[in-house]
Amino acid sequence: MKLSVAVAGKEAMPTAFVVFRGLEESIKKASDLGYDGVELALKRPDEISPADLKALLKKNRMEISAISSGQVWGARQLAFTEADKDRRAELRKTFSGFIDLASDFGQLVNLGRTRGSLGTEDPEGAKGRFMDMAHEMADYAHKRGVTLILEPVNRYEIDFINSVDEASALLDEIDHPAFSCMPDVFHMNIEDDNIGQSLIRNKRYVKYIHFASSHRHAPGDGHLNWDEIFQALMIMGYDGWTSVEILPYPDPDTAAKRSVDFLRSNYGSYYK
Ligand code: LER
Ligand code: MN
Repeated sequence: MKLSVAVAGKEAMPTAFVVFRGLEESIKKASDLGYDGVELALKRPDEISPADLKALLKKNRMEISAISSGQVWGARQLAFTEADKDRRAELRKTFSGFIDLASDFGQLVNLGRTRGSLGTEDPEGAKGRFMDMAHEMADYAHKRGVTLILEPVNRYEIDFINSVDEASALLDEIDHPAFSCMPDVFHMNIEDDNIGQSLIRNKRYVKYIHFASSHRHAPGDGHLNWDEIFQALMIMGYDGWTSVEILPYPDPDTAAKRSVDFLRSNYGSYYK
């Protein structure tokens, strides 16, 4: 079992779902609490130099689980469905920079809201632009040993790929070895028929997972059936990262500690 927690740089958007901000402090805190790694939610690939990141990880005996791209949408509304040529170029530059960084750290780049929406005006055009960018970025990632992980996100945030079944259908269509899926149980609680069964059914694409409670607090709070989730992952033989992506409630330290303690003692018992 490899546990990480999502963290961001100091300049992260207030809406970023991270417990800690400031990469140096975040990596140290996560290590002290007993996480194996951190997921970096970045706005830009140059927020930290690869040399500084390498040194920080070594000092704290930590790994990067994945680079997450949600703030590219959150901060600049750049998306794979974008029609404007200059903004597509800006997205391409940012996203390929994440892939470069991930080729040294974690080998995974998340694609959540940065895939963009289909909208109602020209959904087919938007889907076509998504597919073009998806193939271009996947080719770039594949050459660098990186996998792009598509995150189903609930309907209140996006209109394109809400459930894990929909993600698998799109991944069948994309049909690229550098594209996989990363379910988030917070979104699955809204969109999927049954979290455990959906995970098992879509096992072929599941390469990474986000954990949060039903109200995005620490896993173990809220009303998700955690035993069903742990059991499904065990049945699948899941051996990827589990990343805690939550709100810093009631405060960052308590949220991060409560999560790791709950997961080590409950999820951990499935992996003995
Ligand atoms: C990001 O991982 C996520 O889960 C989304 O809800 C962000 O919009
Ligand atoms: Mn998520």
